Amino acid sequence: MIVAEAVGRALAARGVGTAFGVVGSGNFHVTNALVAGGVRFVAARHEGGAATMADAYARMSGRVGVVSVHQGPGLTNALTGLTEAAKSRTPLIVLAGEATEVQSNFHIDQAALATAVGAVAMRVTSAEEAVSRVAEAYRVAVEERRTVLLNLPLDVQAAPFEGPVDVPVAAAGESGPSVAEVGELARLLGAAERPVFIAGRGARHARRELEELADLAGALLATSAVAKGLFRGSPWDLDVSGGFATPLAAELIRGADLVVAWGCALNMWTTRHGTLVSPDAKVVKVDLDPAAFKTHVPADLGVAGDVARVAEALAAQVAPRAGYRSPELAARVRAEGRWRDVPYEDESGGGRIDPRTLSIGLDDLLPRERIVAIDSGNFMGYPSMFLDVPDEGGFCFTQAFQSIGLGLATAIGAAIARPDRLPVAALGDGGALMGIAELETVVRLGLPMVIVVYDDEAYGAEVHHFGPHGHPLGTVTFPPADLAAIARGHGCAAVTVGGPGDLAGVAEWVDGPRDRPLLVHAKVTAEHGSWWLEEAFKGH
Ligand SMILES: Cc1ncc(C[n+]2csc(CCOP(=O)(O)OP(=O)(O)O)c2C)c(N)n1
Ligand SMILES: [Mg+2]
Repeated sequence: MIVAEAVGRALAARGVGTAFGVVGSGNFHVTNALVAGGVRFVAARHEGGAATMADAYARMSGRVGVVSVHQGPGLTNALTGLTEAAKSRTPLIVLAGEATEVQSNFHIDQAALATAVGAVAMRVTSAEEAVSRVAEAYRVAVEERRTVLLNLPLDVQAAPFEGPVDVPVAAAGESGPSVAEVGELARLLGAAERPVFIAGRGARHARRELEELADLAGALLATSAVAKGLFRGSPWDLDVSGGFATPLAAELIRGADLVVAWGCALNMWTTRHGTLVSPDAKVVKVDLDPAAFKTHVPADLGVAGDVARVAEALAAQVAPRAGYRSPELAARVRAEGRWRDVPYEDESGGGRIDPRTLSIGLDDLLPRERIVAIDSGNFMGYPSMFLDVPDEGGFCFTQAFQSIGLGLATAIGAAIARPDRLPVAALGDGGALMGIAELETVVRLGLPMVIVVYDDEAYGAEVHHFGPHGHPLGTVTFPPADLAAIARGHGCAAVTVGGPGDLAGVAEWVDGPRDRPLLVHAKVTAEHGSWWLEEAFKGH
């Protein structure tokens, strides 16, 4: 065996489920060793796609993501997806060949690149420590929730390896939350008249514990966008807090006298630049990472610890009370709790469909057991707000780096994590064309995906940002592109939607046999920008 094989085998022995990548000479052996060790390998068409697939896979499966890339350009191609993963604290391991000879065309400072985007750089430097380096990379990725680049120098990869590849891992020690801070939060919950819980990424595993505590404290339930769906089915679920919040959710969150953020930083998106949190409200953050307490909307009280453990400890200390809950309020949540309950004037016409009408129509047509992935752009709120999801495993939002072009690969990673659900990719025309290399991957993998393109023939975000100020828009507008034809060329089914009546084509596909992916090329109305975009521009 050579070191490259030992590294792949050692990672496979850790129980890694799926790896994504693009194979070149520098990661050929390590990738084959992963496969020989029982790991599924998904070949992407661009390393950026591979990185994003692995990120989405990790988020939606709860397992570590693995990416395998060639040295140099293989890694630089992957960087945007890796940055998104690093910013989102996705546990991810990147196996990269490394050309250590400066004369090599492939040589770059890979460790510096990784560090620059917030990933952790490691290197296998000898046969002797190859397996322990893999174990360390795995530990840092999983326990510290980091994106780890494991550089594999070509000469070290080729060295002979002897010995076992399967080294036992020490169990992570978990310290309980501080008694004093939990007691203080119990006191605040016992006194609050209108408590609201906002659950974020760090709470996606803790629905039961949070709901039980909220029932005792009489709290209403909301999430950040990345945790959308967490409280689905609860009569007290306000859905997403922030730019995507319904008018009712915004009103009720603003009315809270206690906001408890669970594994949620309360950033500008979740709080509409802080305006959703009343200046009179007490703010508490419960987070594994105490660094979160002071960032964004700062906490009056920080409780360090795992969200589920803290909620459990609190449930033993909080006496039942009505809090924010009342039959009248439950009736309002039932009547006004979803965006589709909010009246609007349908602007469809002239061969274009109102994106709200499109999204509501798709929500009605597509099976509920779905997993929705969203790209970035002006359009992004429509699917986020109008396409319902069954739970927190139904929404994959790779937006920490706010890159366009990640949506399709996100949907692929999510689809592989949840083969029981219909994957839905919601893209703008700009993001769709940027990430289109992976359309072949969708077809090749036989994923029964619905890809919805909200086509305004423009970088709409830029058009609505600069257009009102009279700037020329030639750099951000495009002639019509026949995206349906492009999709058919790849082997997809496709429907062009220029009005509500065209959605019949989607219904036909849903009826079956769904033997190929469907691209819905929606020509959307674009007279004005979206209301959440106005919010977003304040952050630039
Ligand atoms: C990689 C990257 N390049 C550029 C941008 C700037 N940007 C933000 S939104 C956007 C337009 C996206 O266009 P499209 O996908 O068609 O969505 P739309 O805004 O038109 O709804 C651009 C270029 C970005 N966020 N990420
Ligand atoms: Mg567009």
